[in-house]
Amino acid sequence: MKLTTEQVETFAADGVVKVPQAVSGEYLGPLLELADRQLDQPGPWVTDSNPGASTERLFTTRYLWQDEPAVNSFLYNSGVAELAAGALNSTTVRFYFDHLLVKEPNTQAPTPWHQDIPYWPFLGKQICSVWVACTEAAVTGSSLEFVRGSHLWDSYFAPTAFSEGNGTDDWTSDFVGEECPDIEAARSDFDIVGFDVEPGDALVFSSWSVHGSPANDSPNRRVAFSTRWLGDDALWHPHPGCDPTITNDDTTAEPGSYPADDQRFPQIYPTP
Ligand SMILES: O=C(O)CCC(=O)C(=O)O
Repeated sequence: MKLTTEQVETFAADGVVKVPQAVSGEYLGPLLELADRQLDQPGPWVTDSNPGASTERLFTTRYLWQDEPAVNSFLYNSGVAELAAGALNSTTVRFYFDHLLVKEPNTQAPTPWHQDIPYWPFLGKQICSVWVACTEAAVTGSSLEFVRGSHLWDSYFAPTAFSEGNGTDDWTSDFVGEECPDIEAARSDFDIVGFDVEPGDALVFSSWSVHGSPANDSPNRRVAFSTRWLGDDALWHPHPGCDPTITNDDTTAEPGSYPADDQRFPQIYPTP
């Protein structure tokens, strides 16, 4: 699937665009099954606000692509890489990581407002996520909200732990820098846009966009699968407080250089 000119313009202006029915149902069933398995037997890179609970829980698990055929097939075959390249106006995209996010029913804790880029060891404007709904979710059921245009603010806000206090993402506290404004406390001061989604809908958004998701007030589990994409101008930029999964020791990428490491960050679009 290719983005329309209008969708590309929306992404450029707003920092986010919704692409209805971007991903075929054949990819979603295996991801839901993966979510069940990960909740039972979590992988190595998990954040979990309430382990074992079936309510009041935001569970996320990442970097599964090398071990999970469902993720690998999604990356290479679902078309999301081409969506990312189109939105970023990039001739190529390399893959950074996959992130499965489960918000259990009746979870009051929001996903905090944040920008993605400070969490990641990269710099560059052509870096985005493609967040695909695996289940239906209204904004009141914890679909995503964005501050429209915030990708153009020239800000780089300190990452916030998703699971404050239980140690699964304490690494964020090593970051030194400005905190994200309290968007929730002053919602009317910001141009906030939220998207109700059906399974297969994608939200493509800049890694510089300020976004979050509210409580899950619905009786349903919300499952989403977010993949992270590096365009032509991406530079390897490890720094304190960024995701520790891939460090300088794990990649041939050099700080300040384009990450042409085919093992860690494979080019998926176009097929090399
Ligand atoms: O799914 C969520 O609640 C948050 C997702 C998110 O922040 C992301 O994909 O970058």
